[in-house]
Amino acid sequence: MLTLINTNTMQPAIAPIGIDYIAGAARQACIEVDLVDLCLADNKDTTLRDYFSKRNPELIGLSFRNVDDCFWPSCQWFVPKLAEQIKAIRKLTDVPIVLGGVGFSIFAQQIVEYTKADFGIRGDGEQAIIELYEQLQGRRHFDKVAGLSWWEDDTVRTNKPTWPEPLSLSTGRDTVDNVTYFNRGGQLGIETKRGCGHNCIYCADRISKGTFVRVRKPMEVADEAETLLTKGINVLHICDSEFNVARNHAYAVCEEFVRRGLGKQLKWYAYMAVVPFDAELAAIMRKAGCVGIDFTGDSGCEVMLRAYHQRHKKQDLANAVRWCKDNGITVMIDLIFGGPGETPASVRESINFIKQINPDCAGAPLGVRIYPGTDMAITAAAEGPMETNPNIKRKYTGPVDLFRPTFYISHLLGPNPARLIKDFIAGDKRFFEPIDEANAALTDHNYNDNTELVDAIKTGSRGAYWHILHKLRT
Ligand code: B12
Repeated sequence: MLTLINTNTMQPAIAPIGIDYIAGAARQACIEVDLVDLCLADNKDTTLRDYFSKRNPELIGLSFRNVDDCFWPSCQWFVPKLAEQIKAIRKLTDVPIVLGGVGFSIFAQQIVEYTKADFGIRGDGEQAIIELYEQLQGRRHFDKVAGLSWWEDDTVRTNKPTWPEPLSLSTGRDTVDNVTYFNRGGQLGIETKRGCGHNCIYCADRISKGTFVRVRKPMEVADEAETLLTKGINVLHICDSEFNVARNHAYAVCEEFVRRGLGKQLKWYAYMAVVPFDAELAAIMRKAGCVGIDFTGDSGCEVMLRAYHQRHKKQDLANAVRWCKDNGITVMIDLIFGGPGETPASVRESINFIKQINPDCAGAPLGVRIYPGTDMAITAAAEGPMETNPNIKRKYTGPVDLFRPTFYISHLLGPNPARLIKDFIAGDKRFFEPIDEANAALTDHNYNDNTELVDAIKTGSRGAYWHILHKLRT
């Protein structure tokens, strides 16, 4: 038996979609699967104690979604808590423990070393966990398991992940209590593809999901949407890095949704790159049920768009907003402030441009989380020793360690960059402002234990969190 444990207890509650996909694959391989969902448990300690007093699986899989909250003002780091959880489980059972998850995959080897877990799997979990399970029953050839980290003597060895293709996932979604998650989280996830060929300077998706796109058959995606609909779940969030990369696959998924009439029954949201996008894609997305798009806009200043290695230009942003509005799709532009070379002038240009093109809302966080293995890490390292680099910001002491929340904020923005950005926004309600730490607001745009959102969902709000917050504030 394989026991999967969801360790992500952040609120609002996001369903661990990866666990549903892994459990579906394991069952198809005739492995019995149990789920212990700590997010839905009233008392985590007694839930674990009760469970392991009755069950003795062959392998325990812990899902670790968020390594930190990627939010400069809070800088919450969740790895120490994971290590504690593993210690607590070890007191209850000596069954081997394997870690996995999107956040885990960014730091796989380091997390196995830090937490002393027996194993970790970077990247897709479906096939790899079955291979690990079989190796544990058989010859223990761990070097044959894709993406696996494991201990040999006192060191951790790590295999390369394989990024399985073509991508085919189980559509049953019957391991996780998705109805409860829908009621508590206001939306449910679904994937149409994995991987991304774009190279945005800060993005870790290339590490956790691979550098090329692997698509699911549109019919399989639509089958899964129908499965969720039969459970009464009618608001979805696409969990691809960017729904429109590749554009023609996004179009084909929409066509299939339209063919089955799903657009009339479902509302869904997506993260999207600003290019490729066009009026035709916007129109079919709306027909297929899309009600909101959150674009990776990054900036409204050409110089900063190049600094972030974006493929789009200011004009593409303006077009994207227009095509969404023409089709009745609510539009959010996600910006980032403080990247390499950001100045007060580029901040002003960006904010003024966004005001002018008039999306429904715009995210305006401060600080770029620096992940190892990204171009952002290379750029920061090229500026000299990080410990003395005025652009490197962190809330821990000692040597700079990118494993811990470490951010890049251009020192050219002066001593209070959040205040500077807020001054340019000048109270415009369309923006989710950065937190001015000297003058912190009670509400924010962090989805980490966000009581404003939890309360709104309790009283019936549904949808993407930016959309719910936008409606609450305007
Ligand atoms: C969509 C999304 C959202 C949506 C979720 C919508 C929904 N209903 O699901 C929203 C907007 C709500 C959201 C919010 C947040 N998100 Co988010 N999100 C994503 C995104 C794009 C997809 C995640 C996803 O579901 N993937 C699909 C599933 C199937 O993949 P998976 O979870 O990785 O699972 C696979 C493997 O990891 C593995 N696996 C998973 N579990 C296990 C367990 C075992 C034992 C094994 C072996 C393997 C394994 O197998 C699975 C199948 O192959 C990712 C980036 C990305 N491209 O993945 C960021 C991402 C996960 N989010 C991130 C963050 C930081 C957050 C927030 C904390 C932001 C904030 N401060 O508000 C919140 C947290 C919310 C919460 N409650 O947890 C970061 C995490 C990075 C980190 N430092 O850890 C990511 C990676 C983005 C980034 N690069 O910064 N997010």
